[in-house]
Amino acid sequence: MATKNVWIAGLVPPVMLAVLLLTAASPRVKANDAANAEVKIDNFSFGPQSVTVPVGATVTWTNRDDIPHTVVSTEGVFKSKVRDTDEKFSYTFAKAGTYPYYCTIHPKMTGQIVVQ
Ligand SMILES: [Cu+2]
Repeated sequence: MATKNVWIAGLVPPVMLAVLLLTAASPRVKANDAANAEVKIDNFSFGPQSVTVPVGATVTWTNRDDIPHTVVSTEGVFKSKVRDTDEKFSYTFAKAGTYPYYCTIHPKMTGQIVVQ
């Protein structure tokens, strides 16, 4: 029995190691998600005001203000509908460049997305 117990003891750690490696590896599947970005609309401003993302990233704006806003590209690249409180708008940037945008209801609200 003693030799069998030793054998099992020697077997368990590699199995646990494999489980740990698999667990550690799984977040990397979501690596592309880390490139995505969130912009919060609150108190009549976009935050962060400037966001830099890699090509292919999706930016999601969420209106955390208690009044409606829009997210509209100054150059006509993207255009959200009016976003009420807690409503979101997402756009995926397929090409590098600088994309200024503003709120058409409150044109002094501006931001930019830099895609590189
Ligand atoms: Cu607005």
